[in-house]
Amino acid sequence: MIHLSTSGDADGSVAILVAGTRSTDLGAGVSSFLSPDAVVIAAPAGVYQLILQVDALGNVDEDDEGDNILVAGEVTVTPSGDPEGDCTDGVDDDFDGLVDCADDDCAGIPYCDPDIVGVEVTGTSLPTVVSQGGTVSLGYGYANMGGGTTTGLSPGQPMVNHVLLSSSTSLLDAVQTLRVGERTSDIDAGDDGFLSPIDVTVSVSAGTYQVLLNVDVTDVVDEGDESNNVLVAGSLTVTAL
Ligand SMILES: [Ca+2]
Ligand SMILES: [Ca+2]
Ligand SMILES: [Ca+2]
Ligand SMILES: [Ca+2]
Repeated sequence: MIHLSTSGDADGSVAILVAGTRSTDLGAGVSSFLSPDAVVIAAPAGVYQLILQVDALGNVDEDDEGDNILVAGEVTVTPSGDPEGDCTDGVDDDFDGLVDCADDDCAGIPYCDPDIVGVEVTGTSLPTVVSQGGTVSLGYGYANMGGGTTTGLSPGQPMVNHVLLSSSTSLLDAVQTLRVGERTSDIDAGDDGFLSPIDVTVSVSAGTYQVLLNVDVTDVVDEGDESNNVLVAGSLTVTAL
């Protein structure tokens, strides 16, 4: 096999350029050569050793097994200069060492923006019943489902989230904000956050309400999808005293 290697041995192989086989015995003192063939270099930009490794599978029982690697030269791979192309495939398409959203080529596409969504409202088993003026224990969780990290969240510029009671599944019919929470540090792609339950007092009149979790209420996070920020988490029935 001919490898590109970072270390000068097969352990540092980043790409196998040629994999040849010999299926007949080789007499003592006999040499064999394979003619050149064009190969595609698919490796991140960098400087590599070009190594020839013979009997890579160890099928030949030899006097000296320690001399089967020949370092044949050095190869410098430069970035292709092409754009990343597919920013969602988990592959470094242009071989610059940066995959998908980590590659500047992908900046600005919605997939590479953060996307905050509500995950759950916890601490009480919803649907549930509470009497007027009673308390429910409420926590909540959210996640960044986008391909990019949020930017600029801090104690001075937090992401604000609300847990609300609404007479419908719409924020427009909200009648009480039960809990206000803040996230004061940035959220990596794929990360989440949870607030533990605390007791809150339900002050609305008797009736059945939807429990809504609205994330990034003040829209400080520029998201790939701003339309999925309200989670209908369950319902709450409030009974008259
Ligand atoms: Ca890619
Ligand atoms: Ca890339
Ligand atoms: Ca969102
Ligand atoms: Ca937003």
